[in-house]
Amino acid sequence: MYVLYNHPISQHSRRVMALLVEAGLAYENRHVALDQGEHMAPAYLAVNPNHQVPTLIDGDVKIHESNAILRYLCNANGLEDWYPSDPATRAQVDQWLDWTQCRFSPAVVDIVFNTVFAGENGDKEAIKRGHARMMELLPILDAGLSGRKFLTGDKPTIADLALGTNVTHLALANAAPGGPNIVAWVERLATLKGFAATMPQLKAA
Ligand SMILES: N[C@@H](CCC(=O)N[C@@H](CS)C(=O)NCC(=O)O)C(=O)O
Repeated sequence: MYVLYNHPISQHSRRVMALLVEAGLAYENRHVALDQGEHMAPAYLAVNPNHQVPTLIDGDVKIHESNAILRYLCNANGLEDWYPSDPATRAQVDQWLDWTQCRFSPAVVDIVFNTVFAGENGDKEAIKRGHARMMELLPILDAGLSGRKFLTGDKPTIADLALGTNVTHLALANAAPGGPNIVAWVERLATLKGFAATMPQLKAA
């Protein structure tokens, strides 16, 4: 059985839990208490030297980086719908997965970490920078969703789980985006049982 080291408020963990639930894959849940510094303790650093969640263990295989975990789960379990093998469609999925990590995620972290989790130490400049970045990125996402139910067509893929968990993470900082295509897409994502099951609740932190 898979072992997943995670935290319920972590957007990177949520995307992996969402896929495991959607695909009906059994896993053992290992909560890492980020709020108590458990991720910096030697026992967890031996699991993931980056002191981050998620980490997936599959027997002798150990993987960090949430999008790499999503790809691994799809490849290992033949989840063709979630990670289509057709080269053109797969390239679109990969494009959005990389866009999520390289472009969108840093702005989300600037906003949410500094508004919600850093308390009085929150970096006001980083919050400003994150919101400024969103002014550029959200129209790109809204346009990318135009005329589509999900990022690459009529069916959700792991790109929707990765980007969707980041977009919904913004709600923790009262910064949920308002673009019409984004709002409709988030509503569609919320109908997926795996995605709905991982929606962030601050009280669970
Ligand atoms: N690129 C990593 C990012 C993971 C990440 O940033 N995890 C956060 C929680 S959402 C974390 O564990 N932070 C603790 C730390 O960086 O020390 C991934 O996609 O898995």
